[in-house]
Amino acid sequence: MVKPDGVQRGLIGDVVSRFEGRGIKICAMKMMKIPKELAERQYEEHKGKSFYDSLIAYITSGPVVCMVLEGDNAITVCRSMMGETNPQDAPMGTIRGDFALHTSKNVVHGSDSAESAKREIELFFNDYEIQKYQRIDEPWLYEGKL
Ligand code: IDP
Ligand code: MG
Repeated sequence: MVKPDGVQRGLIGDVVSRFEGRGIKICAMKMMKIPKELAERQYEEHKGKSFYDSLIAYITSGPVVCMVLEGDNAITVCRSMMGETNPQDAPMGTIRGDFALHTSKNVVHGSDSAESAKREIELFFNDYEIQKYQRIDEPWLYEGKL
């Protein structure tokens, strides 16, 4: 997800382009303003933490772009492309390392496990919004497919 700061700062294209260029497939994509109730479900693991209220305010503060991404080891690959939660720890070349300064404005969200990906995809997308298709470059991305 490109968070509200990423959208406001004109970073949608750059973020999407990084994943696309890497070979990660975009299976779904939409812009929305997250209703508070949905934000609370997205971030239920953080309920009770000191930053929870400001996190809900941040993620509902403007439009976001949600995506379903697919690829070999996609969760680990995408999380490493995002960089650490605190952008000050994120190396240059990562999204947060290149575009952010503070944890509370860190440009992107990404599921951190297969379980959270499944849960979040079900929260944000209907089945008919998620596309199964082959990219024409898959034989040139994946071992043993030529
Ligand atoms: P992640 O986004 O890298 O998975 P999480 O620990 O799951 O990081 O935290 C979710 C989001 O909550 C972060 O991306 C960030 O926007 C916000 N957040 C986490 N820790 C803090 C904090 O200490 N202060 C302010 N915001 C925080
Ligand atoms: Mg997280």
